[in-house]
Amino acid sequence: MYYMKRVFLIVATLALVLLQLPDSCFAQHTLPVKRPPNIVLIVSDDHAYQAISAYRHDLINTPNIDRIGREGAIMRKAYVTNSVCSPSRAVILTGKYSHLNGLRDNGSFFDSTQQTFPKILQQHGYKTAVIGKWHLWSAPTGFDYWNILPAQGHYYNPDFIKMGKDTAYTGYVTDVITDLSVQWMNQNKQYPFCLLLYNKAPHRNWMPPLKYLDECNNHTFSPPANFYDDYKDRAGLQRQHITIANDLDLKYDSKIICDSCKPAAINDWAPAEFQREIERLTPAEKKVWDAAYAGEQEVFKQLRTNDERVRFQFQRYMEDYLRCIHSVDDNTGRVLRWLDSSGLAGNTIVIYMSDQGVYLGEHGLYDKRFMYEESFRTPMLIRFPALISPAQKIDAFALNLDIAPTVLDLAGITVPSAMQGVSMKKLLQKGTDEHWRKEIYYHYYERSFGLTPHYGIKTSRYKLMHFYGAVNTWELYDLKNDSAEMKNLADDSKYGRVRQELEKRLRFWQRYYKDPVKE
Ligand SMILES: [Ca+2]
Repeated sequence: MYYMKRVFLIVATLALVLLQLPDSCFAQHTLPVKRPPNIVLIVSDDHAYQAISAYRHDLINTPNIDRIGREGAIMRKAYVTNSVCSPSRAVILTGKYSHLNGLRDNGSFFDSTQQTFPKILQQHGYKTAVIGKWHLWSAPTGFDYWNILPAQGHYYNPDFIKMGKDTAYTGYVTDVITDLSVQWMNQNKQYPFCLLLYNKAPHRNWMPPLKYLDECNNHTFSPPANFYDDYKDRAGLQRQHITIANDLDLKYDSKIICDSCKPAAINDWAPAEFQREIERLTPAEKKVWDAAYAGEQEVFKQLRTNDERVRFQFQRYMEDYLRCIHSVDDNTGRVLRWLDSSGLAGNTIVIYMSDQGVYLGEHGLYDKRFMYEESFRTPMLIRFPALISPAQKIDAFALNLDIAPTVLDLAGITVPSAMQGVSMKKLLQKGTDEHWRKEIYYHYYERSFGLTPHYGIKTSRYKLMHFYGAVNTWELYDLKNDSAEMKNLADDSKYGRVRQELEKRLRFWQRYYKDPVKE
């Protein structure tokens, strides 16, 4: 007992002496060199913010994605600069608008010789990897490891291109991407690492994991209030072919085998594509699939009116879309739990986002591309315990353009001046930043699916868009009174001055971002 007391006294005295030493002593002699943070950037494909319970709670429960926001920040007003897959991915990598990074539409090749944030991290000693849907056509550069889906990839038993070599895996694509990601992090955890975990899901044609094929069967989804939008005074909407009513394929999208049903001209490729997808299932898996959709075939046969058919296709879309997201959420949870168990969670930046938002029936649509809110926005949740206090709800206009500069800044690396995005460091740290952008500039170029190129500006209250090319029309919305963007006020004289001011600001941002604007 006597010795125990002596040992205690000696330890206590030593502790007191150490506590009184100036901080610099510790800094110079005892603290290890601070390791740069790891980065895990999860980008899903076409994940609407409406289908994340942290944003909207009545469609699906996504506890794992929500956890990122609960333990960090949820960006409640995050947007993209060009709402379509490849262009948004190029913006994320480069921190530059499409006209400067060169990738304006899904058909273009990414110039892989240009500067990207993974390249810069690699130059600063990071191990870097991209796993999953790449969709930039040129081979990835700036990565120590890459294992990507060819083009859009497949949902079942997917093919991959691993460091340039064709390979294939058994299983469901979202599980496989996460398996490979966890494996790679495990192998590289002794280094600072940056992982781009790029999901294919929940992209069209929404093929769910077999284990969730029966989910949502007992729930009827209500179409949004503007599902039957008549597109009055909006030429861009009148010309598009991305409606649930007319442009979804029964077989490819709704999984209904109807031999007498002819695909619409825009979907003439879809039935064959569906066949290729379904043939990837093993005979045992195909049995599970057929059994799960047998009930849907029966419901389809009972439909009598066109509106019943449209609502049925909306229901089918929602069911399969949300089933895919359930798996994305499960797998996001696996990544978070791996970070917990490896002890790296505290010093790892985790970002969950999508390449852009998507319509879940708003304006009667199922796709993206337009500058209307649902596809212009993206979910974005960021956790970094070393900097961000828990449960931050941030309403500043964040952009996919800001990811590259933010990641570099948080890693302690100088952001190249050529990047057009802005580091969100202060915003994340303090929750607000009085100097943050108050307006967003947008430019969409692609003409597929009857879309019309357009650019525009959004402020906290208004949105002004100019559709050009096949048409020359303007749209103006007062978001305070018309958040669903149904009434085009561009030619309303009461809004003449508002439009004039917005046009001025629009031209300012075009000059600022060096967008040459070819019409
Ligand atoms: Ca996408």
